[in-house]
Amino acid sequence: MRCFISIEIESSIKKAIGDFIEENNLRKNLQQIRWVNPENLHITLAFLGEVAVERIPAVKKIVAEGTLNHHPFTIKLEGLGCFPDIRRPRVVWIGIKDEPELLSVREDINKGLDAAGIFYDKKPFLPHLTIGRVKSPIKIQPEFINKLNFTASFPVQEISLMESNLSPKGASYTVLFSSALGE
Ligand code: 2AM
Repeated sequence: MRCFISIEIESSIKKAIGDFIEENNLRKNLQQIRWVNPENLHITLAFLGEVAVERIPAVKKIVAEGTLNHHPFTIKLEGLGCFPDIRRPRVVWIGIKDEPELLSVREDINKGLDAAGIFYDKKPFLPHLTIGRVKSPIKIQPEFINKLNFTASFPVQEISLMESNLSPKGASYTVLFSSALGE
């Protein structure tokens, strides 16, 4: 099963991001970008890739143990940017303001994955919310991106283990397990 660990986004925020894309005419202005279907928006903490079905219970336990000692926190979304950078955009994201609890819960889950020998993508973690992926080469003017701004905040109460199913129609995601942050 193709899996990742993520923070799910409140439906009101998903809708606000969908509206933001429409209101700024981004589909028309940036046609080379495939905008993420609002219902698929999420914040990835760790991408695991293929996990054998028999290892899923162990991953659930790691997610539960990793979240236990962390308090609920607030995600503040602010500003837009691109990976790897604006001159060679591949991904368009909304930024996340520094949030120590987000980093420490991620670190604890990763420690659990390391201890159990479960693979995850070890690229440096830059907290972000992907809203679009470049499908064909595009030049984006920095002024265009810089003048767009999306801000919102929402409380995070749980961390989820997700399954990703890829198909020619795009990805679809299913929650396999969610673990509440401690009080
Ligand atoms: P993202 O966090 O930038 O959106 C499911 O595929 C999720 O895992 C996607 O949201 C994706 O990117 C994230 N992800 C992180 N590393 C990945 C990788 N090496 N391959 C596919 N998805 C990855």
